Amino acid sequence: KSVTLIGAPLEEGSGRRGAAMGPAALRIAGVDQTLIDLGYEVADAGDVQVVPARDLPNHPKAHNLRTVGAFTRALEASVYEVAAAGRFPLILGGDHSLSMGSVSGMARHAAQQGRPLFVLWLDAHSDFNTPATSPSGNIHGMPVAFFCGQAEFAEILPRDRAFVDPRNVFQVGIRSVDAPERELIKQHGVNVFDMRSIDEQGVASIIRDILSKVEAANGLLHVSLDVDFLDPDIAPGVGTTVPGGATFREAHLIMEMLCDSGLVSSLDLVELNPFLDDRGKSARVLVELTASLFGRRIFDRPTRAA
Ligand code: DIR
Ligand code: MN
Ligand code: MN
Ligand code: MN
Repeated sequence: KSVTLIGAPLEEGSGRRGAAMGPAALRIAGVDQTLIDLGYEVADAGDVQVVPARDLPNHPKAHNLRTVGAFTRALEASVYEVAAAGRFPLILGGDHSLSMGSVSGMARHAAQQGRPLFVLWLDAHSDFNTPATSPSGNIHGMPVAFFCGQAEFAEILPRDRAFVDPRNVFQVGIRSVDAPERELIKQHGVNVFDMRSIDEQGVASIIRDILSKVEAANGLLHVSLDVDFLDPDIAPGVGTTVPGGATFREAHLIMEMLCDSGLVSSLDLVELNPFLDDRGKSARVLVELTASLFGRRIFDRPTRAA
C-alpha cells in the first residue's frame, strides 16, 4: 500500500504547449491527499530529473526527439526503481510520449520478475504511429509502437531492453486512427476496442475479459489514461479532443473493476493541458478516477464470482 508520485512535465511530444503544467495541476487537485485519505503511504518524488540527451540526433519526422528521449531515459530508470522497491509508480504527465519511458521501465521490472507485462491503453488514439507513418511528426502519437519495439528513432534505450508484446496491449475508447497506423495495429495484433465495441458490448464485459487474460497469465498490468479517452464535455483540458468519448460513468466503472482485480501495477495520467482546461475540471476528474482505481467506492461488491 505504498505509492510514489513521479512528475513528468513533458509537452514536447505533443504539437502544442501546456501539458508541462499537468503535474502541477494534478498536485493542486490533491492527488496525494486523496491517496493518503484512502490509507496509502504516499511519497512524491517530485518532477523527474532529466539529463540532456546530446547524443541523440534531431529527427525530421519525430519532433523534439532529444527532449522526449531524455525524459524517456529518466522515467524508464525512475519507474523501474520505484517498482523494484515494491512501490506503485503513479506518473503525473505530461504528454503521452512519456509512456515510452514509464512502460519500458515497467517492462524491465516485469521481465526481471519473469512475468509478462500487459498494458491497458485508455485513449481516443492508438498512438502506434512510427516516424514513417506519422502525419504530424509528434512523438505522443508513437509511444505504443516504441515500447513494442516497432519504432526505433535512435538509440534512446539499450537495444536489448524489454519490449511489450503487442498482443498484450489492450486499447479501449479508440476513435481516431491514421490509415497506415491501422495497418500496423492489425499486423502486430494489438487488441483494439473502439467506441463501437463499447456501445455494443459495454465497458464491463470488455474489461472483465481483459482482466481474466492478465490474471490467467500471472501478468502485471500497466494502465495508461489519456485525458482524451473521456468525452470533451467532462474533460476539455486536452490538446486533441475527439467527440464521442467515454462518459464519467463508464470511466468510473472501469476504475472500480481495475481496483477489484488487484492486478494493476502502475498508472500514467497523461495529456492533461491545464492551459486549455475549464477551471480545473479535467484535473479534478482525473483525481476522482484515480481515487476509484485506488479503492474509493460507495458500497463494496462481492469479490468476483467463483
Ligand atoms: C495523431 C494524433 N494520430 C498523430 N495522435 C495523438 O499525430 O499521430 N493525439 N496521440 O493525441
Ligand atoms: Mn497529435
Ligand atoms: Mn494518447
Ligand atoms: Mn489521445
